[in-house]
Amino acid sequence: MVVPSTTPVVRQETPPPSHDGIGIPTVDLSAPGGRGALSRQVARACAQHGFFRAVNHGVAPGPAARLDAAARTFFALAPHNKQRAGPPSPLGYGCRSIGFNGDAGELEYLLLHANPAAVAHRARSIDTDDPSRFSNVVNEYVGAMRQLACEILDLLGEGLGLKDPRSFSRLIADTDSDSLLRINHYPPPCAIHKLDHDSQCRMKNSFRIVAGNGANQSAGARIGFGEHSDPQILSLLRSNDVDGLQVLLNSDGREVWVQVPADPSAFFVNVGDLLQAFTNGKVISVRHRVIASSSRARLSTIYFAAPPLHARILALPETVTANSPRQYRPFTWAEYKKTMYSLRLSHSRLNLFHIG
Ligand code: GA4
Repeated sequence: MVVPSTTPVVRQETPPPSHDGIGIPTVDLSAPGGRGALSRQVARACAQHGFFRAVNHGVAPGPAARLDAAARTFFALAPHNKQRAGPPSPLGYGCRSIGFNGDAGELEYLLLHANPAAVAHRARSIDTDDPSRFSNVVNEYVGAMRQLACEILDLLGEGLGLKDPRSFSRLIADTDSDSLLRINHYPPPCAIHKLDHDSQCRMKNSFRIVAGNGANQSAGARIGFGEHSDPQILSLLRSNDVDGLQVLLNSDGREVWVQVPADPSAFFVNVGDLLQAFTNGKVISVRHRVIASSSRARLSTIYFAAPPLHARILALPETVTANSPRQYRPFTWAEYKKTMYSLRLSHSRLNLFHIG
């Protein structure tokens, strides 16, 4: 007699605990428990850690595969061809240098405005053979990211019990939204000298990690992208199968750096500074970094969902109570950007807007 299998279908493997014993919070966006349970899970992850891994997200794999292929083609070009799309001002092609105040990491990147007109303009120096090919691939990916970010923000709005749960998604869906797309390429150590001509001497002493703070860093670990929080509303990160991302998570009132095992099929969701301000600190902007310790190249793509420049950032009324008074003075995204570009990467810039 054949006994029908009653083994339940396992939707997603439980992530392994990190070296510090903390598992990466994971939210299954297709979980059968209903929207209420899902929205509470999203709100809990954003409040506790400001970070989670989104699985079964429903985003088709095609746009990501096409974007990765276009990125690989670009990063494989000779340095002088890539430099046609740089230096980053702040957008464009960048190599090692991050921002305007002396930060650096062992990576090269493309930083693009997510607006189609800006993409079309930038594509002329990125894919000189066929700029529209590159812009089509970017626009397709950005469209998918905007949709996923809106969905997650709506769930968060519901989970927080906001009167208007769409308050956040409306800002990033606005045609004037100032969202960005970043593609980071962390070459393996053996290829790092190919990035530019004078890199050998700069490589000697730079970016070595002297002392580790958790997350078991090996002596040869190099800083790919230094510690920071993302300034925008929400970031969606996807990478290939090479590790490197670490997040600063709270465990029993203690902050620990936790390694995030790479998962190319997932999106890693980061709460940004603006979301912390909008929620009066109910959700927290997560600090994270990339440590380049693999012998293989890491490729990651991050969509930074931002409001329009003129958007006024002020805690939503339902997040301000007698027990939880307003934490930040009102500001515009344009004002916040001006401040962030005047500071180093690791600066806790939102504190400058703290009241009292
Ligand atoms: C961090 C998050 C995004 O990568 C980014 C970065 C930006 C840049 O590379 O131009 C900044 C950094 C980021 C915050 C402080 C400033 C600006 C580099 C830097 C030192 C694109 C962003 O929006 O802010």
